Amino acid sequence: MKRKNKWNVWGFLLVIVLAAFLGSTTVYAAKLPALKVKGTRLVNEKGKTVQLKGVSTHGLSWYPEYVNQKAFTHMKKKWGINVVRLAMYTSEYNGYCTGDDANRKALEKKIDQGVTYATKAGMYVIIDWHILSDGDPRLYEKQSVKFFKKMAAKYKNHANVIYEICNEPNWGTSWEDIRTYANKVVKAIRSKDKKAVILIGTPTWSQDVDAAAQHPLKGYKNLMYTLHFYAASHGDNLREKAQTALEQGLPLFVSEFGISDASGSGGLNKAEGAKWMKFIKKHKISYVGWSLSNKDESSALIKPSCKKKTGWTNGDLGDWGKWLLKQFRK
Ligand code: IDC
Repeated sequence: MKRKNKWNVWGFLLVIVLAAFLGSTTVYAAKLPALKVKGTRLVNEKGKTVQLKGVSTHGLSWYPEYVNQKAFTHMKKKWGINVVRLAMYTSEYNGYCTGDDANRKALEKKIDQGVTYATKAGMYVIIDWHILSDGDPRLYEKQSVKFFKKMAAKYKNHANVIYEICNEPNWGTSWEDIRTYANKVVKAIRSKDKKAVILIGTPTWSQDVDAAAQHPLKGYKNLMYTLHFYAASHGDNLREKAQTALEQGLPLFVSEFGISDASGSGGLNKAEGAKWMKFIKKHKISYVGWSLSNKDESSALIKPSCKKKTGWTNGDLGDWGKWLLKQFRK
């Protein structure tokens, strides 16, 4: 009798430990369905269209404080978003490739926290290799291959993790050159994770989706191509490119946009923004607004005077933040 009781206690403890372990890892991740690409759209396991909507952080080295559990849960519950983009600059301001090893470690830790917070909040999360002033993604190709292999091995069981392999190629880098880079990075990710959705940047700050549509990558599933716009700079011309790309069957993802000008400042163009939202909603394109910060610029969602890192009220948001929240709720 005595012996039996002892085993019951051990068994009970084992169950508690196992439950705690599962609770801290897989159970949360299992809540969100894995997404797939079908035609030009994202779909869930049943083939139903899924439109992700959410926000991008500013650079993770610039504004790391906004990556916190309360903020992510707040945005999910109060703003109604279902995706957060973690923008990790590769070059500017303690970028992953320009900073030292300690900086790289800190950035990887921030990403890990971001993935955990998004997962616990029940959201998808984009790991963004944010090239910008380093306009040709081949410049840091080796680092990128290594980084994404590591990320894919780490998060292969997180169905909610999406990889964005080059924010905005520029410097006149051609689609063929981006395609060469993308083939290597996609191969590296696929060596660890066969299914995750991967977003690929396009020429001219992710605007020339029509060029990508002429010659998309072959032999891989679940790839999408990014279209970025800032409504005070980009209108009909860019929408026509997007329309052309869609007609050719290219899956598009708006992983960054704003209604300021392309510098991230200046007046907002809400009328053009409304035209873009109409287009995005018509084609069920996923969209992510730039940026979750209180920087003194019109593309920041939070007012410069607001120091809160979560729990924002409408009055804490700038004009763009208020406008974007309305779009999420429509
Ligand atoms: C801007 C930030 C600004 C920062 C600048 C340089 O808003 O605070 O000083 O980058 O790093 C993009 C880029 C995105 C830009 C944004 C606005 O992906 O990094 O952020 N933008 O210029 N493409 C078009 C516009």
